[in-house]
Amino acid sequence: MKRRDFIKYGSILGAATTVKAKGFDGWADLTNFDRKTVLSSNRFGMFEAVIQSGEVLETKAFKGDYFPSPMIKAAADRIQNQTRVEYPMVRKSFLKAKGPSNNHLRGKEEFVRVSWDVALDLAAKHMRDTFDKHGPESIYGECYWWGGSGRVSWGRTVSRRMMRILGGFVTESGDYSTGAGLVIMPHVLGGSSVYDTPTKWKSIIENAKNVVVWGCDPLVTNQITWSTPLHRCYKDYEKLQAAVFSGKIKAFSVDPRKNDTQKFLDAEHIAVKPNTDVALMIGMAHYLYTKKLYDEKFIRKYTVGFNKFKKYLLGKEDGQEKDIKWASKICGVDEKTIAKFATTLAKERTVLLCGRALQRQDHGEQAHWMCTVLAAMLGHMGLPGGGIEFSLAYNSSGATDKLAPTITGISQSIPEKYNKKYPNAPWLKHHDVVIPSSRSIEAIQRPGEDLDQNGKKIKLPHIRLMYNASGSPLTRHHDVNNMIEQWKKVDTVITAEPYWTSTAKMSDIVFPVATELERVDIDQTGGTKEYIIARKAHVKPAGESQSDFWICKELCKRWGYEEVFTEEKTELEWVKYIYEDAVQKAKAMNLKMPSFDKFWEKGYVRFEDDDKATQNYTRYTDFRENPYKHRLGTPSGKIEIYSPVIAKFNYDDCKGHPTWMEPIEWLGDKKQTKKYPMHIISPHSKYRLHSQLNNTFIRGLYEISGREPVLINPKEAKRRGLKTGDIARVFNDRGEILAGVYVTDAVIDEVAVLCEGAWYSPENLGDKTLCQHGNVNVLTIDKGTSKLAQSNIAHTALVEIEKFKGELKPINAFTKPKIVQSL
Ligand SMILES: Nc1nc2c(c(=O)[nH]1)N[C@H]1C(S)=C(S)[C@@H](COP(=O)(O)OP(=O)(O)OC[C@H]3O[C@@H](n4cnc5c(=O)[nH]c(N)nc54)[C@H](O)[C@@H]3O)O[C@H]1N2
Ligand SMILES: Nc1nc2c(c(=O)[nH]1)N[C@H]1C(S)=C(S)[C@@H](COP(=O)(O)OP(=O)(O)OC[C@H]3O[C@@H](n4cnc5c(=O)[nH]c(N)nc54)[C@H](O)[C@@H]3O)O[C@H]1N2
Ligand SMILES: [Mo]
Repeated sequence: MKRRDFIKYGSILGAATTVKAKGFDGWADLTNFDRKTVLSSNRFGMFEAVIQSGEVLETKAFKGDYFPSPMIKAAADRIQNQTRVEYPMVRKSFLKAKGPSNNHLRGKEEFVRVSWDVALDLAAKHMRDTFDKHGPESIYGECYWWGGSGRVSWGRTVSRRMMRILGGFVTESGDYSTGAGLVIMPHVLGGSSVYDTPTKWKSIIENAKNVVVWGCDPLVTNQITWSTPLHRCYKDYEKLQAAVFSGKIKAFSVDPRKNDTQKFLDAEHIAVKPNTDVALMIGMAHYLYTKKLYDEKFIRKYTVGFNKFKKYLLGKEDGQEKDIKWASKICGVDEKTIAKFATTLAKERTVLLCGRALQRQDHGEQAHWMCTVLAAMLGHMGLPGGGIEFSLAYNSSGATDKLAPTITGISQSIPEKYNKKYPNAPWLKHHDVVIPSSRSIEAIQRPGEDLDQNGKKIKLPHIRLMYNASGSPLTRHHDVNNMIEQWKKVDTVITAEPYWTSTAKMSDIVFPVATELERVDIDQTGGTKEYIIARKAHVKPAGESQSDFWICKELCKRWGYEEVFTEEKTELEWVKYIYEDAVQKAKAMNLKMPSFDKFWEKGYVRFEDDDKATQNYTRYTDFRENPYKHRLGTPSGKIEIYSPVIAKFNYDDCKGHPTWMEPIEWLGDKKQTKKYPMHIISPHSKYRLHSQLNNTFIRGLYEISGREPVLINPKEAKRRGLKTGDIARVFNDRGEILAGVYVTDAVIDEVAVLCEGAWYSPENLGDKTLCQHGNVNVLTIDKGTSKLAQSNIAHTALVEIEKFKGELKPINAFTKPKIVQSL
């Protein structure tokens, strides 16, 4: 073990790494001469990093963090990491041909180390040529969300800005997170809902009697944010726990497994079969209606379409009454439990906290729609602490507001002033092509064909070049083996990455990217805006890596538009500009902020509570007060239990009211379960952010037999002769992976839980071979939720699991590809 690893392990395990005699400080003065402690932040939190001789030795929680995530401990390992891409690289055949060649060799062939100029010239030329010949539909530039962060050099923003300057690209509507919710909710509640400012925890804790976490695990998912988390909401979770333990609040968790939040609150577990929540909710609605437990007045005053839905409930539409007996058969929760659950929720003030996994499944639109109908029938919407929330499990929301300016960031759009200066610029002649998030591989598969979405037909673009930054398609996207096949049809794949991920290895040109501690930026804590944080370049970038800002600037320079990209500012000048802009905003709020130099020196500015803000805000109170004055954004201005707009689309997979529809794969289909008897769900891991940190020492703290854990219950384990620690093969027709077995009562029968994001490690990259490490997306289905939203169905898939008896091959996910120094 290297010295720095020893220090790192020592400190995280709380072990003493040195033994000190009193009054003798050893060699401290000699060895520590250039040791410094600096402040910075990333998506896991604010932290102090101890740096010596240009290396990060360890990271410590920032004292202002309310509940620091252990994940910040990985900051050092993220920088000095054996998987770093250190130099610009080009795949051998591509370099030889100076362009697309032997696509089928991606992932197999050597990379050649080249200079920045060679890599940038090649990329700039192929982007320009492809665009000029085929237009924006040929450039896939989704550049997903989660890699890097900051307001100046976040890969997603600057890459998209660069591709706008190129002339436009294929981008996404919605996202992988909430894609189905984002499309259905405007029809139902008149706004996105999933990104609305939620009810405050204070209001819930003081007023709610029942708190239901429904497919929702805030204790895990609030560890991170899209900016810097401060984890303020964990203080509220403690209060919620106290209220539950003292009997003031009853907590429920509806989930196929006992998740961390369920355990923390000791919540009553409603053990639902995966993807059957809609049937459970419809059964509850039937029970509330027939037992006259629902709030008829609320339904009459604030909703439209209940009568049509009622016909469906009572079986007048299809001959099937949707009573609790019917529901129980589908969702696996017994009738008595459903009846009691529905009655309890109706009798006292209830808030439903819905997670996103509910809609990341086949017909995912129905879950959010039906949750809303259920909440309307309970009638607590707009009453203090009651109703329904879709965004409390994320971004530290619901905590006390601070009186602080919101900082801006570099924009993805091109400043107006350059339109005059460059009247023939490509961006003036073209528009971006928009497809639903997660439909990119489908586009490559059937270019030019139509895709239904939300009442429109979208012509799928013909993608010929991909620019990846801040995202990792080979762990993010579903049905990896199909993706790899489709990917061969793409002429050029360019990836900007700090690490040799499977995506980087499957590329033609790889740009090494500097991570947060290696470049300058500015950020603000998410949710409450308590801190603005200075991010300095505290260590030298690994190898020749550069920031995403620099890479994009250099590409634009080669097209003659450098100044359009930079607006003639360096990264540090952008940081200053953003800070000064915040100072002006603060002034208008009667707040004084320190000068930039003072801020940069200290590392942060802190803001106090906003005394004037409604710290016990509840959503929809004004709508409840006066639904005519405060109409919702739906066509009727009310909650749409029946949507004439959706009904008119005439879709077979999304009707005019919430409907139970069998998912493409599920436990209720006995023909399917004969072959693949387990439903696999892939929640977000508490040990990482998607695939990020899987290449750090943290992996060693949770992996089982060197693989991603797969959780199954003792009954299923026994049936297969499996025990904790075994290596299992998890498979279906789409592919196969190995995983480390963990046997636990926390998971219900016929369900396997395997978190998304384990690095992809097939025996042969580029072929359909066994993933040795446990990337769940080898097993998932690449299909849209329905013709309405066309979002992804990550949580819908059947598999079988068996003890692995074959020969184990090395896990090569964390080793570099073959690299040669010249052609
Ligand atoms: N089966 C299954 N699949 C899922 C989900 C699920 O629940 N189940 N969830 C889905 C959801 S909600 C989401 S949001 C997506 C997440 O999908 P992604 O956003 O693609 O996930 P990450 O693995 O975080 O990818 C970020 C990548 O950026 C790289 N990176 C880090 N820093 C930088 C930087 O400074 N610059 C650049 N250029 N790159 C950087 C990281 O190394 C990493 O490879 O996954 C989706 N996939
Ligand atoms: N630590 C950490 N936090 C994260 C992320 C991360 O990667 N790591 N990712 C962030 C991102 S991008 C997003 S989008 C959010 C994701 O937030 P969510 O989508 O809410 O999170 P998931 O972990 O996918 O699922 C939440 C719960 O739903 C359960 N579940 C799965 N299928 C079903 C079902 O059919 N019915 C019911 N009732 N429950 C089901 C899971 O067991 C889990 O307990 O998290 C964010 N926060
Ligand atoms: Mo997400």
